Amino acid sequence: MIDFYTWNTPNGRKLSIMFAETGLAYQLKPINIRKSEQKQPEFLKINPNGRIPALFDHETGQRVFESGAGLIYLAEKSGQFFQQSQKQEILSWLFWQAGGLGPMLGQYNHFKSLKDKQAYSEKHFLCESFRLLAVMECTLKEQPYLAGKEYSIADIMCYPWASSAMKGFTQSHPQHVQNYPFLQGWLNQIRQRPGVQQGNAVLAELSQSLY
Ligand SMILES: N[C@@H](CCC(=O)N[C@@H](CS)C(=O)NCC(=O)O)C(=O)O
Repeated sequence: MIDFYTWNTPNGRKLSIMFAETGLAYQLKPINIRKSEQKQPEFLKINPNGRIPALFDHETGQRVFESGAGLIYLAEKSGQFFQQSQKQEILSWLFWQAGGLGPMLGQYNHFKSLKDKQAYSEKHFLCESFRLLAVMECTLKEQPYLAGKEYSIADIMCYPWASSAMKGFTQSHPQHVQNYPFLQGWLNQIRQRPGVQQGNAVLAELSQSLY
């Protein structure tokens, strides 16, 4: 059995979707990041970085932190969504998401929600977020999924952030989101997958999404 430490955020949803998609068994361990439970000594033994999501596999005695590492772990354990034929592309998108899309959208959310607005910072992270969504758009114009012809952990890694960003930008920048028709089509298709709906629903029962 795998302990799954999480909360209802885009990074948390990557792994709840992966569990639902693969059918692997797990025990949900809610970590309320609003109450700083991710900084408690017990949790820091699972993730020394004090962030969700994280895993502990009782079968192997292995801890796993960082959502990308968690996706690879579950993909290898289940033999699903990490196709050998797409391996290098999948790894590229995982690192791209962890180093780019997630942090830039996270920083944008941070600066836009400040009471004491910092116009330069907000604009900087907005432009970078738009640029990264355009990278996805260019790729999805050429092929159905991020890493190629088949749905993979590259899509699961990027979907929760791209989905919540596009929902937000549809409200705040309705003209601009029209620049991403292929990204929107990919989101609509992924949103309809039963595993994605189930993975989202499991965490929605814990709390409202933080982003
Ligand atoms: N690169 C990490 C990011 C994890 C992360 O930032 N998690 C957020 C929730 S989405 C968190 O735990 N925030 C609580 C905190 O910053 O203390 C991953 O992909 O797992």
